Order: sequence, then C-alpha cells, then structure tokens
Amino acid sequence: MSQKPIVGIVMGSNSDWDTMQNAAQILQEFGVAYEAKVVSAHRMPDDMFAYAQTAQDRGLKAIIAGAGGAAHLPGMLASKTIVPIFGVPVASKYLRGEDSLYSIVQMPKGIPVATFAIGEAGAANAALHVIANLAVNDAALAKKLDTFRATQTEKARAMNLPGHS
Ligand code: RP5
Repeated sequence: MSQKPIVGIVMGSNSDWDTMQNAAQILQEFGVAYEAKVVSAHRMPDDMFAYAQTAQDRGLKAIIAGAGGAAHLPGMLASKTIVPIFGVPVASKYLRGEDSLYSIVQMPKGIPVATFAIGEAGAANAALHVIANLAVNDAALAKKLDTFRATQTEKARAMNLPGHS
C-alpha cells in the first residue's frame, strides 16, 4: 500500500504468515493502510523494542501481533508502547496454540493486550476489531463495516441444509 500505514501487523516468524495474512486481507479489503513484518521477541528483541517505541510517532493507531508457543511478542510490545495491541495466538506444533493463547491472554493487571481466538479466525477478527475502533472516528469506515456485516447476514440467511428448505 502506498498510503502511510496506520496499522502494524507483526509476527514472530514467517511461519506465522499463513495465519496473519487473514488480518492483512481484511485490512486490504477495507482499504486500511497497514505494514506487515517479522519482529521476533526472542530472536530480535532490540528490533522489537524499537518497533514499539517508534510506533506512535510513526502514526500507527493499532498493532496486531501474532505469535506461537511462548508467545510473548504481544505483551512485550504492549509494555513499550501505548498504541493498542491486538494479540493473535498462532497454532503451535505441539500444543496446537493453547500455549500461545494462554501466553497472550494472561497479561498481569496494568498492561492490556486484547486477545483473539487461536488461528485464522483470531487474525481476521483482530483486524475487524481494529477497524471497529477506527470506525468510531471515521464515518466512511463505519459504513463499510455495516455493509460487511449486512453481507454476512445475507449469506447466512441464504444457507440451506440438505433435505430442508
Ligand atoms: C514463535 O515461534 C513464532 O511466533 C512461531 O509461531 C513459532 C515458531 O517459529 P519458527 O520456528 O517457525 O520460526 O516465535
């Protein structure tokens, strides 16, 4: 996107992208300018701190952070910036993301991370929640969100079950 990004999507590894691209797709669909990059908490701690410390001055309004396993990226970002952090637990190889979920959701009092479902639904919903927050002060975006919801409603109403009309 050529516009200045207002949302950051970061993740611990490029292996998280399959999941995190679901957030990117939603932001793209709504025309929200974003950036996406790998910022590993334990493999690139200095880069992670720099990312968090510069986020507000660079104009980011929200950061969607995905990680798997001992998923400390969202919480550590939150400790270094007041830009809201939306955490996405990525499914891990051995514990299927329960470890990621608990690592992200159980923040001690004082440093919040909004935490979403494990996997692609969580990534997409994180983006939708960012959009809902931005839409509070953006009527055009609010209208797009209404349309998105109405389309989902119509799709659900059109669902048929075999043998039942
Ligand atoms: C975490 O470790 C990443 O967020 C990823 O989910 C997981 C595995 O990383 P790779 O070994 O695939 O690079 O840091």
